[in-house]
Amino acid sequence: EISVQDYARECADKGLRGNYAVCRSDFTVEQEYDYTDAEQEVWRILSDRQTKLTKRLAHKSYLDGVEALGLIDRIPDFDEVSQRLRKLTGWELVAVPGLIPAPAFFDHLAERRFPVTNWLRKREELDYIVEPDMFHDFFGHVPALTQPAFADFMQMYGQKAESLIELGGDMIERLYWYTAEFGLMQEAGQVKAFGAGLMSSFSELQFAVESPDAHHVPFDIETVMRTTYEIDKFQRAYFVLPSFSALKDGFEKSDLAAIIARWKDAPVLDPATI
Ligand code: HBI
Ligand code: FE
Repeated sequence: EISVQDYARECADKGLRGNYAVCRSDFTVEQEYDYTDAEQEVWRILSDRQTKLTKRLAHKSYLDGVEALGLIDRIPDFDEVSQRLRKLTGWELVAVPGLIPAPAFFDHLAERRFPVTNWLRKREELDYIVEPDMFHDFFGHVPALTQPAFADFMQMYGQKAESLIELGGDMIERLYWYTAEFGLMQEAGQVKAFGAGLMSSFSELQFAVESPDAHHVPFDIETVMRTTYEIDKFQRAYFVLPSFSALKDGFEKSDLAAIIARWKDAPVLDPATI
């Protein structure tokens, strides 16, 4: 596993923005709640415009989560939110400087700790940022952690992913990408947004759910694990989960190690043509 020092150097080389110099060995930092008025304003703009969309386009599990968390009209104080979350589902938030290595990320999930970036995008980046920032991590991921079924699923994901990453890291990451980040889910005969990457994106949330050009594909765990993705464009396929329990069952009942073994040397699938 990579050391904090080596990871810090890699991130600096890639031009990533987080300050990894002050990380603990599990890649956490203090949140340090000292945001400027300008940052509070950016949060409010993002949160206001996104909330208008999520009301219409987000799956109930997310909206119920927003309700349970209470207002998110200012930059969240992670300790305050953790107190609430602990009571609801036993989860807590930890602050991180940005992307962290996958094994460390999975380890936090396995312990019911959700890593949230402690800095926010700038005013010029409302529509897109390539790295996860606090708006993506918090607004996208945290509401659903108040829901017991999702809370359990994320912990199970962390536990399983830790042991599978050696076998096939790419396949495990695709599963996360196409469900937790960009998954859609059926609700009363309609397709709704489920993934955090969608919840935190103004344009892709609308595209994925409403555009006739969005390519909706029924969820199938093996197909998901074989399908590539690009992080900096709209997704060329969105997998539609029939229900939350279909995701959990798919995960619990599939032999993920066997799936990895079966497909890891096979050609990958192109999302545009599945
Ligand atoms: N780090 N902060 C942060 N947030 C993520 O979503 C994240 C990460 N590191 C690794 C990672 N995701 C990927 O490996 C996912 O596939 C899990
Ligand atoms: Fe994310």
